[in-house]
Amino acid sequence: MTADSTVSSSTAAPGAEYAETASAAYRAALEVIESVEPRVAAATRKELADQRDSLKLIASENYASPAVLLTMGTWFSDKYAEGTVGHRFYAACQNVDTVEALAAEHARELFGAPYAYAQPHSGIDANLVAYWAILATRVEAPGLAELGAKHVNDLSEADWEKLRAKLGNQRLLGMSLDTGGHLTHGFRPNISGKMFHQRQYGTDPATGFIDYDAVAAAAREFKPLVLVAGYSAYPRRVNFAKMREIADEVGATLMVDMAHFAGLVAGKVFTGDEDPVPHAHVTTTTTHKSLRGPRGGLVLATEEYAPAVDKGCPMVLGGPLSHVMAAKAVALAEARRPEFRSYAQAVADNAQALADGFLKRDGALVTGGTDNHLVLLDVTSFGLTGRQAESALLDAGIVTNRNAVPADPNGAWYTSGIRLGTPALTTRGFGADDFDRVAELVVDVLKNTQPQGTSKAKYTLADGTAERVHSAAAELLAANPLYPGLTL
Ligand code: DSN
Repeated sequence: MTADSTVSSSTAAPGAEYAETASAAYRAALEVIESVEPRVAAATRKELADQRDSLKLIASENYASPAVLLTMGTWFSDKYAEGTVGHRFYAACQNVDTVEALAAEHARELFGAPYAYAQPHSGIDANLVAYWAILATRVEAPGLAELGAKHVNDLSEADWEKLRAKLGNQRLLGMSLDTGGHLTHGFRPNISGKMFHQRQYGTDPATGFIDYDAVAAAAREFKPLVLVAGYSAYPRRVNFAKMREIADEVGATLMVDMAHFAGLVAGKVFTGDEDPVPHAHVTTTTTHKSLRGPRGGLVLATEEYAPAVDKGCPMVLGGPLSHVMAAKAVALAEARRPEFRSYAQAVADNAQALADGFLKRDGALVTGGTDNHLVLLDVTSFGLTGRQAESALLDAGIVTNRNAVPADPNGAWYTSGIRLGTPALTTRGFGADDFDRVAELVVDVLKNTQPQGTSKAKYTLADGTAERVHSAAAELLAANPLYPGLTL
């Protein structure tokens, strides 16, 4: 951390206090792995070295604590536990019950949710559980009641076919991919766009911000069963109270996917109308992005939707990953500590510093800035596609990902943007001044990158650029070490 950084030591990532013990644990584990497949041990060591040596700006990545990571390498991985806490289809699940119940309890307390479900293996699984819980609650249950049946197995084949047709003919309205929505929000190539009759809302072409009147008009016209809010590449906050008003007006269920910004909700940076949990009927998230936990998913729900969400397995999911649920419990316990609030605030402050760093160097940002954890840099002002910019930055040790901008002329593969997020480097201790320097380095690379002819992928990086930026980045990285005190 630099001396004049705005990040106080209270934002430091958990782990330094037990680094010596964690080092011994990792050394022992790698020795054991090495005795069976040395190439895996070598790749594992190299992964840590590579992560330590690069400026990780991927907005959806972070660095989980050694406690979280170590929790995943246990015998919980060997256990089947289909069903739910206290109601399993397998015997001897008492310890899985303990960790799953703890994960759910921490999630309920952290987010103020009536109910939490810790089994989804990923974000898409969490969204599928949510969608099918909404369909089960709003279509299947009333359909069964109308037919005087208690269970789908009690229906005749003809009645079941009618009910299945109804389940498959419902409407979903979500944010379009090019304006920052996620592919699980009704994108046709994804299952969400196939199982629902879908329509998408976008952003105001003039400002790049969500236009709530336009969302309301689309909802009135389309009358969706599900209104999805949330994003993976929108650099602004969302007013979830307004989204709920729109959903209520048209009789839709509001589902919020907070996968990207769950850490800012947990850390109380997003409160009131910007906190989705009190407003949504169902809220989904991943646990590994700004929340800084293990790779996995989580669903929060109101009492009305809880019974259907609780049937996520066997409805949608296979056997839960009990070792990951245990790690979710550890990560959520960390997120309930006061230090996590300082971390979350630093993530948002650092994104502001990164945006300001681009704007003062003539970088063009979608929406003109940020008020969450990410910025979307339109690289066409440098004469580049997103693909060229992403590759050139990687040559200089800066890890970003290309991303579409609204109405992207280069499509979703080449794109015109670069998405950059602050959660990971903030975990390393980067402060506002460090992020200003990061913006300077990114601009240095992009200004020194030339497209080759008409290719959307090929480029030339001016001699010396990669070396210059690498060595400047190395200074920043050395001042903010990843997993300080951890030696293999
Ligand atoms: N891959 C995640 C992201 O980068 O936003 C979402 O699926």
